[in-house]
Amino acid sequence: MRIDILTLFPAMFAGPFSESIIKRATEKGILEIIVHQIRDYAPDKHHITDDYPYGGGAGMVMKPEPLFSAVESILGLPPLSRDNCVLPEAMQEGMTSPSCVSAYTTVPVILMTPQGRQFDQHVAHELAAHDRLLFICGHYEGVDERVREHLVTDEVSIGDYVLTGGELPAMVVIDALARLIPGVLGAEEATHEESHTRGTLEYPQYTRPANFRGWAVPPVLLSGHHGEVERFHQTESLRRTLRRRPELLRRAELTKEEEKILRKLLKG
Ligand code: 6GU
Repeated sequence: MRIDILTLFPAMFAGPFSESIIKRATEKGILEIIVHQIRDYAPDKHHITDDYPYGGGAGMVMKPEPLFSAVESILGLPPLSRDNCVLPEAMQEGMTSPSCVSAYTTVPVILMTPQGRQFDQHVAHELAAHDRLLFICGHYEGVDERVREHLVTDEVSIGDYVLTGGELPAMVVIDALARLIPGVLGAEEATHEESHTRGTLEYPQYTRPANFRGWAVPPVLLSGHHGEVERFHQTESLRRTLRRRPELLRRAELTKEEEKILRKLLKG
C-alpha cells in the first residue's frame, strides 16, 4: 500500500513511522508512506496556507489552492474546477461525499477532522483494503469548505475530543490500518485483533511467575486442560465486555457457545 500524507508539520511523523511494526513494514516494501509539506504547494512567494475567514470570526482557515494543487500533483490529476467536475456520477461506493477527484481516480482522499465519521476497527478494515490512500491533516479553525465539497472523498475523526490538528489522528488511523495489511504482522501477532473486530474485549492474560507476591494465576490456566482454558478465555472475555463495554455486545458476532455463556453471566 502507498500512503501520501499532506501536512503543515511533516516532522511530527518521523518518530511513529520509523519505529517498530510500521518501520518493519516499510523496510519490507509492503507499505510506503510519503509525507508532503502543504506549504510547498502554496503558489505565493511566502507560501501562505491559511487566511482569515470570510464573514469574520475567530481563527484562520486553510486555503483551498495549496490543498488542491498538492492532491492534483500527487495523484496526477488535471486542475479540478467546476467546469471539469462531473457530479453526482463521481460518487463512488464507499465514499462519504461526492468529489471531483473521483471522476479521475479511485484513491480515497481522506480529510482528518473532528467533524468526520468516527474511526473504528471496521473503518480500519475498509481503508486497509485499498492499495493507495491520501490523508489531509486539517489545522486551524478548519479548511475552506470547497476542499470538503470538491476535493475530499471521506472525512474521518478519531473520537469526540478536539486535538490541535489532524496529524496525530492520521498516525492513529494509519497505524490501525497498517497492521491489517497482509504480511505486516506475523501470524502470531495477527490473531490479536480478532476479538475487537468481533465486538468483544480480550480476556485477561498472565505470564510467569505463577505466583507473584502472593497473587496467583487462575489455576485453570495451569491445568493443561485445553477445553477448560478455552472456556475460561470465552467467559472472561464476555464478562469483561459486559462490565466495561456492554454496548459492544449488541453488535457482537457471538458463537452459540458464547451466547450460552453470556446468558449465564446475565443471570448470575
Ligand atoms: Cl481527525 N482532528 C482534530 N483536530 N481533532 C480530532 C480529530 C481530528 N479526531 C478527534 N479529534
